[in-house]
Amino acid sequence: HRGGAVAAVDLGATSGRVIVGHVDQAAGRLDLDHVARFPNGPVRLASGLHWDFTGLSRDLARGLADAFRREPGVQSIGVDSWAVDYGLLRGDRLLGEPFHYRDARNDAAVEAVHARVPFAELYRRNGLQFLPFNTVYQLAAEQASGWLDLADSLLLIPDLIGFQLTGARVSERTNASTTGLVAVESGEWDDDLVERLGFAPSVFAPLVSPGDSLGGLRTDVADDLGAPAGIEVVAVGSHDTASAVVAVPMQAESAAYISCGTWGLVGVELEHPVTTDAAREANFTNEGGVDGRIRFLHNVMGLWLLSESVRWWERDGDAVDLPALLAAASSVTSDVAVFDANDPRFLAPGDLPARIAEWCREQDVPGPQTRAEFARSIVESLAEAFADAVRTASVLSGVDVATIHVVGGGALNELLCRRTADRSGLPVLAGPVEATAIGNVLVQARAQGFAEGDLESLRALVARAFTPVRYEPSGR
Ligand code: LRH
Repeated sequence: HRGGAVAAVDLGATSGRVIVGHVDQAAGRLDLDHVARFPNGPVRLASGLHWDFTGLSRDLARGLADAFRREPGVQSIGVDSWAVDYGLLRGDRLLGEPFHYRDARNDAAVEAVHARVPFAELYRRNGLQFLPFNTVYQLAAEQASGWLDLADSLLLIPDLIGFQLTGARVSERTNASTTGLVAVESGEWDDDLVERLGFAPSVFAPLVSPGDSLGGLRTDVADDLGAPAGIEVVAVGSHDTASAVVAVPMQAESAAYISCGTWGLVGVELEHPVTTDAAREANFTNEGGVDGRIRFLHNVMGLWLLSESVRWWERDGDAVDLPALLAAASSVTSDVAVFDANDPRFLAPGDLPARIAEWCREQDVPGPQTRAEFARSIVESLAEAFADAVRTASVLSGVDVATIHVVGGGALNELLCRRTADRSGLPVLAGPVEATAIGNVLVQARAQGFAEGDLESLRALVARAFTPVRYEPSGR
């Protein structure tokens, strides 16, 4: 048998990383070399909230150059990121920094879209939960501002990076499924829907599947990066959540997962979508997974509630020590408010503690006072929303959930894992923390031929290489 190495670029809403993964399936080897980590976040420009895509491109190029210096045997590159956001291009030229999904421009656009295609019909066609920032609404806003007419192509963030690296314009399926313009049944662009909304079908690039090659690096790019000869870019589950779900070491027929970072994506993996009225009313989504699986899940606000509160507290220049804050939160003995973590008022950047306090006032429950109480209230509210989403996923899908897997950064948050176990009454298995990068690496390794088999075989390797931490429900 032979193993090999690949480079994973994983871009999250608060940080990006370049990781080299070494895989030798026959020997049970799967390890990660963390090559680069760089901050990411919104930038407020006169036109609204954007991403610093130019800065991200520079940082990930440096990271890839470091990766090739450290591991000249790297055979391919795979890119994943958060979903829904995209760049508009005219020819090869990017029409400005991509918008951040938390920008406020979508409200009017939602109404315009639903006036043309009522939400119930949209849901039947695309299977997506309502989120005001789904690409379909963002595009209606671009259309209203005249920018969409200027563009001749649209590429989601990972595809845009793939285009910069190789020159290939493609749209990877798992991420394309979050646009709202891919038919949930066929997995193809829904041209009828696209035309009814007044968009030009020609701006959407041909769909490719995880494992497909985008081709080799452009020669100027390969020179800049000092890349080894013959390296190619491989489509992975380019939606970060799709890659994370690949690396959940679960038995999918009896488990739920929570991919917990900025968002908490809570659900189950299915073979077929569920687009019933009940699923629509519960606002559950059917996103495309790797190997044609369905990610039936609900977006819960996630650790954003904590990170944005901390950012707010740090405005005065005093750094907040997160481990100390969580330790203090664990020691809170009084009952704290459990608020609705899914309330859309928590979506926008800014003073989150004030909005939590406002929610509590409106509901006539005593609000948290100290920062430790705020942190505890956030963790309890997330744990409750997670437990609730697991119950709903189980009822709607028929999956009899016996364990909950928590992957991503949230797996490091002991209090959150423990309280999720307590509030759901189910054991929580935490880890791996870097599930997204691992899923990215494994799909590349399979494309390169040094891993093989279905997702169950890949998950068996994850389970062997990363032992999860187990939290039993305490009955409290
Ligand atoms: C998580 C995530 C999530 C999307 C959101 C925009 O990073 O990709 O799955 O809903 O970002």
